[in-house]
Amino acid sequence: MLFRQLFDAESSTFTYLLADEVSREAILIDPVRETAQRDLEQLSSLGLTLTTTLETHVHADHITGAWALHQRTGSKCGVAGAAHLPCADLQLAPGDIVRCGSFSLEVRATPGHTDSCLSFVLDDHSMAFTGDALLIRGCGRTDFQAGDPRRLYRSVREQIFTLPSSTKLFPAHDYQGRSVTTVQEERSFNPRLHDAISEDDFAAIMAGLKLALPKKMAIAVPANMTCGRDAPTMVAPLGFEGGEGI
Ligand SMILES: N[C@@H](CCC(=O)N[C@@H](CS)C(=O)NCC(=O)O)C(=O)O
Ligand SMILES: [Fe+2]
Repeated sequence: MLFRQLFDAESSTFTYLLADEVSREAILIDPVRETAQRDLEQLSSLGLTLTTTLETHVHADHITGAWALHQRTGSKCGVAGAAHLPCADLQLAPGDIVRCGSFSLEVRATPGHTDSCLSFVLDDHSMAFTGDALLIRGCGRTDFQAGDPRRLYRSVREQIFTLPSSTKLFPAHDYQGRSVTTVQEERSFNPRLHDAISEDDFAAIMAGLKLALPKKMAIAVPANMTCGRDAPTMVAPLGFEGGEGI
C-alpha cells in the first residue's frame, strides 16, 4: 500500500492518502478544502485515481475538501450514517468495510468527541486512523457536537486499545509537531487515557479543560453538514492561485 501523511498547518489537520499500488485507486481520509489542490497534485504525480474520501467526523475547525475533490474527480464521500448527512454517498456504519484494490479499511464507531465519530482500521491491523477520538498524548475535546467524555472513554478502551500494541495510530490533528503513535505508547503515556485512568478520572479531566471554541466553528460545522458543498467563499476557491481570497 502506498501511504502519505499530509498536513494543513492552518488547522493542524492531517489528511491521509492511502492507495493500491497495482490498481492505482486511492482514498483520502479527512481532506481539507484549502489543501484540496495540493491533494489533487499528489494524486496526479503518483498516477492515482481518487475513488473515495472518508470523514472521521463532522469537523468543527476546518471545512472538508470532500465536495471540492468530488467535483474534480467524481470521488464518493463517506461519512458516518449516524451523522445523518444526505450529502454523503456512503453512509458508513460500524463493521462496514471500505475496499481499495487489495487493501481495505474497517469502520469502527468511536463516539465521544462528537456523537458520530469513526475510526478506520487497516485490514492487517498495522494502522488505524482515529480522528479526534484519540490524539497523540491527548484526545478530542468533548464539550460540543454532542460530545460525551464517558462515551469517548469507552470508545478508546473498547475500539482502539483492543488493537495490537504495535498498531500505529494516526490522529486527525496534532498541535505540537508529532505525527504518529502506537497503541502501546498511548496505553502507557497518554496523560488522559493511559491504562491506570478510570472513567471518572477521565470525565473530571475533560470537564476541567475549558478550551476556547475553534475559530472557524461557526462556518465549518454548517459547511461540513453539506460535505463542504455550501461553504462560504472566504477562502481561495480550488485552483485559484491568486492568494487573496474573497
Ligand atoms: N485553536 C484551534 C482549536 C481546535 C480545537 O478545539 N480542536 C478540537 C478538534 S476539532 C480538539 O478537540 N482539540 C483538542 C485540544 O485542543 O486539546 C482552532 O481554533 O481551530
Ligand atoms: Fe474534531
